[in-house]
Amino acid sequence: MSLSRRSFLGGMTVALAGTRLPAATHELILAPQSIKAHLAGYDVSMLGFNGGLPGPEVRMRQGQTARITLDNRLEEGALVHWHGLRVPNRMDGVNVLTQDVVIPGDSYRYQFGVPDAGTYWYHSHYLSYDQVSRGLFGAFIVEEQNAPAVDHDIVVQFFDVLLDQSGQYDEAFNPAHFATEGRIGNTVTALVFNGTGKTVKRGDRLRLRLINPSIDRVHRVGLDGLIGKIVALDGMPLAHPRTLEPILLAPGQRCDVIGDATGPIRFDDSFGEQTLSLGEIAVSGSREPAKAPITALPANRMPAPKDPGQTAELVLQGGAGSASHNGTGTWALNDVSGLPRRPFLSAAQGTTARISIRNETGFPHVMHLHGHHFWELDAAGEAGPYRDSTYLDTGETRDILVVLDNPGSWMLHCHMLSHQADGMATWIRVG
Ligand SMILES: [Cu+2]
Repeated sequence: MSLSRRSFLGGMTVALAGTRLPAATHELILAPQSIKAHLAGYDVSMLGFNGGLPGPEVRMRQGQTARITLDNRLEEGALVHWHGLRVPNRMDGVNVLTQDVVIPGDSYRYQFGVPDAGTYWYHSHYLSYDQVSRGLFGAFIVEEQNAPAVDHDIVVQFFDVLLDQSGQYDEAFNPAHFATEGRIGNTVTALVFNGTGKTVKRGDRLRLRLINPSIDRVHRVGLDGLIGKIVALDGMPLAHPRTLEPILLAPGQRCDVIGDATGPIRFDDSFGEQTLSLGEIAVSGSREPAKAPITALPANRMPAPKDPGQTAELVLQGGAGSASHNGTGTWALNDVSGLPRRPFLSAAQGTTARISIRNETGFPHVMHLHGHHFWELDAAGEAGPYRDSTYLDTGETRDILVVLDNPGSWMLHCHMLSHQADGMATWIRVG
């Protein structure tokens, strides 16, 4: 038998009570371990944090301090990266650059403040193309001090996994995956985490926090049954909320939507040749919709950019069908595969840098910078959204503007994790 792409709705429901602490610190243990996950009708041997796939939703209030103990119950190393959170460098969870791998049976305590509200996520950063694809990820939500009034605040993660003919995680190693679009799963799963635990009614106002934890698959997510606006990208509020239309979510990217339910909320994915159904949030009953307009979320404190003190060019190279490059791996950045001994860019703390990223490969990529957000610049040099990951189609060039205000050694890599594993990674030193 061969598996077709299937969709599946995981209806995990956990009450918020007990996770919203008034205290200044938020304590948590995250234990990666082997689990059985119910995916597409199969019980699949996967990995998970605290027994679940996805891992527990971390939900904090802006300004709190996280104290999270990583308790490694795997039979291999473990590390956790807090994707999009501007943490101190030694808390960033990156092998070699910021800490040693946590060996089996050992633990490590992460401690950091969360100055920015928004939708973030956490995931393994050790052999991540393998460990994330087996399930080591979860949502990390930081609530605003003055959150907008909604009836439901729901996290939806669009996760794809490659299952073999027996419905188990496909262990086969196909080198072609690493040289092309990556390891694209044959099962796409909308993992829905309804934090309120309440049934959604027609007319209810929802905040949807969409996350793409898939290792390589790009989603273009369409929503049906909701009238609303896009209010944040990669956790950061848009000054002017956008019309709700299909949302491109490359691996690692997030999007917040606020809207009023008009019927069952159906998610589909139109990125590929055929539109896939991803799942839905059921509705039951109805009420008068809220009349309050959907306005911009309160802004996070962003560093003010100055005239660029440094400029740099980053050329994405390699993969099937591309011109040769000097890096030894399949993929390269500026003719180097894998982390170079010297950083791609070294800057004094506080420097504003303009980086021009040029995709010379035959495949799309999504470049993620650790420890900072950056402005995507349009062709006229005007600042667009403030993001931590930027998507580049084949042949596309994009300039980004970043205030390098967070000292340390920070990875800059493709978040298609098969590409990262095969060379598409570099780093920046600040301070
Ligand atoms: Cu890539």
